[in-house]
Amino acid sequence: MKSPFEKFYRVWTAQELLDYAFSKASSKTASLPKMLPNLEKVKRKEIKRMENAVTILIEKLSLIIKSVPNLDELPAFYRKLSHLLVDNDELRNALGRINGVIPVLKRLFKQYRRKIGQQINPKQAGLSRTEFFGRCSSVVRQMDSTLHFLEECRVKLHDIPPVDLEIPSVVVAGYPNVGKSTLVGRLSSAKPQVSEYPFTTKQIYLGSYRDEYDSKFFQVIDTPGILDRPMSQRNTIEKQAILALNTIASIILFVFDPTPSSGYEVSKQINLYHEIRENFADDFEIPLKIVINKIDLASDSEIQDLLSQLQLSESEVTFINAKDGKNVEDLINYLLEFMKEQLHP
Ligand SMILES: Nc1nc2c(ncn2[C@@H]2O[C@H](COP(=O)(O)OP(=O)(O)OP(=O)(O)O)[C@@H](O)[C@H]2O)c(=O)[nH]1
Ligand SMILES: [Mg+2]
Repeated sequence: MKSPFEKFYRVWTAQELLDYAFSKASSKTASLPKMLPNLEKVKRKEIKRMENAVTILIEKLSLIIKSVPNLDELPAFYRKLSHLLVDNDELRNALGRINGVIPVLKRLFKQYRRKIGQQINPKQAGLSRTEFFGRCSSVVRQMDSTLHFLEECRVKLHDIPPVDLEIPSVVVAGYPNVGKSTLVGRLSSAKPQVSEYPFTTKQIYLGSYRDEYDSKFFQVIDTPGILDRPMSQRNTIEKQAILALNTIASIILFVFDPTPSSGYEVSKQINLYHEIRENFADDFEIPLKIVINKIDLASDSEIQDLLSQLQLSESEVTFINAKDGKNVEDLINYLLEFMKEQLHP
């Protein structure tokens, strides 16, 4: 499975497009019969140069349009993530503006081909071709901000991971700094960035779990931390985590840090847990497993305090130390059992 944005290639600036098109324009010359009068030779040569330039410009602009997938046909995960990162309407409009330039360039070419055809001296033909290049330049330059915008979109969309929507996804979620990425690194092939600072993970990150036969069993999705606050106040980073929960989770691992080490109060983590439980697990019937991390640091009273606030017993949650891997094997076995039941209920 590949990300649909994989073929969204680097978008050139107006200047780069023009430099390339005009320098290439002279490299392919028209093949001319020897007996042709000089004026006719010059005219044909200049028309060929114009044709080369306009063909290259149109090819390059068309390539941008073709390299962006049809947003309306994308699976919800990709479509919504793209909208979150770049605004799909603005992206569509920008592509529409690029598309609108193509007939303008074609018309200009026809106009100048006619003009050169009517010229009666070679110098004039050369001047007309220069004028044509000038007109093309100003049309393409008007697109410069649109081209810059498209390049910004490409940079943002390029990192969307190639989530395989055909296999189950374990989405790891929770407050910032609780050890989600450390756990994802243990559960899967992913090597996500881990640090003691919150919001280290800024986008959805993907790893896959493979059994000993190296067949892909399930994928593990690392998400950015989410804060306990109204949805309208959440930023794009947090919203990506919500989107993963909303669109691709087969099962949610909600990670708690019962210690003060994450820098966030347990009560806030519990509020977030209830929100996710109600909005995703309950409403969409997505199973949710509570994982209590950092048991190497946690005191008994911190753990008991968390369990009593959750009104759960020890047997209903999984305790791990993601840093050293303690009990992670049990969690993997739990997930494998879960996947088997999902595949062969
Ligand atoms: N002692 C201890 N430290 C841990 C454990 N798990 C993670 N950490 C540490 O906690 C810090 C945060 O870990 P991350 O895995 O980056 O946390 P995260 O939830 O992905 O954080 P964000 O991406 O910022 O939301 C790092 O310094 C980890 O080394 C654990 O089980 N025990
Ligand atoms: Mg992280």
